[in-house]
Amino acid sequence: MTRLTLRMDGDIAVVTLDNPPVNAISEAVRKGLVEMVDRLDADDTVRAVVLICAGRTFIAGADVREFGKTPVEPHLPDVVDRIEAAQKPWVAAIHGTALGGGFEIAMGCRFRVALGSAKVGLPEVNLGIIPGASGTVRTPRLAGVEFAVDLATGGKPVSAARALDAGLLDLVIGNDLEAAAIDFARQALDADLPQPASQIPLEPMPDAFWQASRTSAAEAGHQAPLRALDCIRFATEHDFAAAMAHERKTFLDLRASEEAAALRHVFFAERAAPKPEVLTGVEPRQIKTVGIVGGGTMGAGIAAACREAGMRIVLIERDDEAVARGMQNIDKIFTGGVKRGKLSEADRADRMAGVQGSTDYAALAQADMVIEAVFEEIGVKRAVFERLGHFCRADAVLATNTSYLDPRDIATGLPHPERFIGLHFFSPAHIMKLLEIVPTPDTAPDVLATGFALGRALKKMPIQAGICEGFISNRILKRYRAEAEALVKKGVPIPEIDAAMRDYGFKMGPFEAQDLGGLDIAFLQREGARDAGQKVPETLGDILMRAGRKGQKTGGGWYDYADGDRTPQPSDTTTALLAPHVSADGQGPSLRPDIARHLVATMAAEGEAILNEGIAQAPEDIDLVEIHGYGFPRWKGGPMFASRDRASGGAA
Ligand code: 3H9
Repeated sequence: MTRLTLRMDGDIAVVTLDNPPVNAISEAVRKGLVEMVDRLDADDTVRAVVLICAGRTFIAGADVREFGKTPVEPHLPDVVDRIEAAQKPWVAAIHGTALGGGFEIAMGCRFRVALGSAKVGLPEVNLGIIPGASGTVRTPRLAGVEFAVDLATGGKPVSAARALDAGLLDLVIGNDLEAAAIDFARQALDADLPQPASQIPLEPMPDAFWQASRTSAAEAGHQAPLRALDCIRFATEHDFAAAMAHERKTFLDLRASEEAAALRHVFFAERAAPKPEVLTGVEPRQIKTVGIVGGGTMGAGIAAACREAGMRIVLIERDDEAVARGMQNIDKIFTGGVKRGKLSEADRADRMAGVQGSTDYAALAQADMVIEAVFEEIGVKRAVFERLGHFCRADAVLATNTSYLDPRDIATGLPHPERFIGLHFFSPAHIMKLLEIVPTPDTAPDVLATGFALGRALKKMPIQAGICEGFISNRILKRYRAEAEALVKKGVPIPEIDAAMRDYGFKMGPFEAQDLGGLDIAFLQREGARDAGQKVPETLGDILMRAGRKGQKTGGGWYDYADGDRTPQPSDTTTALLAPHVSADGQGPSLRPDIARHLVATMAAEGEAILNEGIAQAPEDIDLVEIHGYGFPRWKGGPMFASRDRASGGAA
């Protein structure tokens, strides 16, 4: 229930907006604000107005849930204009975040004051739209064109200190926002009022500035940043009213776009995924100390991520040398943070002081959770869990980090199997956001909830996956690669396939990506299955592997690489090796958009199968796996969203 309440502090009216959870501007809020301006304008006892919000934040923007519907009056730009035209000056008192339409309302106020911890910004481009209530028109007038371009095209909020510096805020306050804002309003009335933002003149910028800004706005890969830039440029070259009309038209155009629909889909999916409904009311176990078994790339990455979240780490390796190497691997990650200016030397030392290395599993007695991150081999993993079963507390959560193995096989014979769970981290684990959480039939609900709580604490995107080969992520990857190979067999050139996926929005195509990561990992896995008696058909990748072509690390894979150069060059050797398997009649799609559509539909078809088997809980989860694990372009919404109107299974 939306509430706009009014109280008087002498001659200052204090309007408090309370629209949980984030004070988004719904139709009711817009109406309420206009009515409030009218009411306070008509009240002779009021000399100024403080607009403040209840709850955790100032207004977080327009209500994104209304964006799929027809716009309803009063429209936000008119609300902002009405606040600016009020006869009594309004003061926005900001805590938390003033974002998008929230910040546009603040810019309609004659003054803006904020807590030091507050942030302000125009993140609309992240939703595939542009600021639509004067953000591209008032921001450059208040903060200058360059700052406005950064804010509106980059979509990243800035700190109160930076906003103050730029002229977007009038005062930054230590604490007691309401009292300070009232004081500020009272003092401001004693001086001449500044002109409203809409009346501040704007100077045109040179062409070179717009060209450079265009180049960086284009990097996002979708149209919203470029359109935001266009609106700011338009605002510098036209009067306020014309600029507002241009902004509104652009906003409405983008609001109805496929990209905006996709980005809204991702926005809500990302908020829903970390807190699955089935776990409502289930208390996770407390995790303060995490044991990590295995200090290689994966173990070190997981350790660094957990340490970053404030957990203490016990790192177990098989001998002193391996412990030292593992500690070094973790230290290297924090040292990297120091080099990039993200951590101080003292931070690094503090992080490392919370990591204890040992060869003795008894050191794990203190751990609330242990994550095994050893070699992906069933015998090795089983041996680790045998020892964990012996040395760990009965209530300690025991997790295996595996990408392919069946967690049930790993946990065979483990005492208290209800505390066991699979966690599939992606490498490098301190950076990659995706975390697949794989419960077994024995896993207790609070252990599953602990997996999700860990994901949230590590700022990852936790997604539940059922047990099958490769879970959600690698199963779709395998099908995607197989279909890309099928296209090669139909005569579609390898560089065309990669270019098609890059044009679609991926950073890399499927073959370039394999060359970067190495063809050997998937090959060894296929060979392992063959050795175990499974029928695994020979792939084109196998042919390259048998010819010693592992990818960039051997100077060639699907492509050739000149010494020290990572640029893929079409390879005559690969063409010759694969020639006997490539059909000459050119049956595959020839246009890049068709190639991309075909491969995305293939991913979606596998996703559909995964859903039908209950391996994924929802299509949104599959989309998030592809976006956060494999670089699927956010503005396409993920394979399930992108293929939602096509017949399932139709890799057409
Ligand atoms: C805009 O303003 C356009 C204008 O320029 C022009 C208009 C004409 N609407 O993120 P959280 C929900 S475009 C509706 O977990 P946090 C969210 O779904 C908008 N709902 O919290 C979640 O719901 P649930 C520009 C919203 O504390 C709950 O609130 N603004 C909106 O980690 C909590 O969200 C933005 O893009 C919304 N605008 O972070 C800001 N925002 O509990 C988007 C959130 O059911 N929002 N919800 O899952 C954010 O960045 C973060 O939510 C915020 C809080 C930083 C505010």
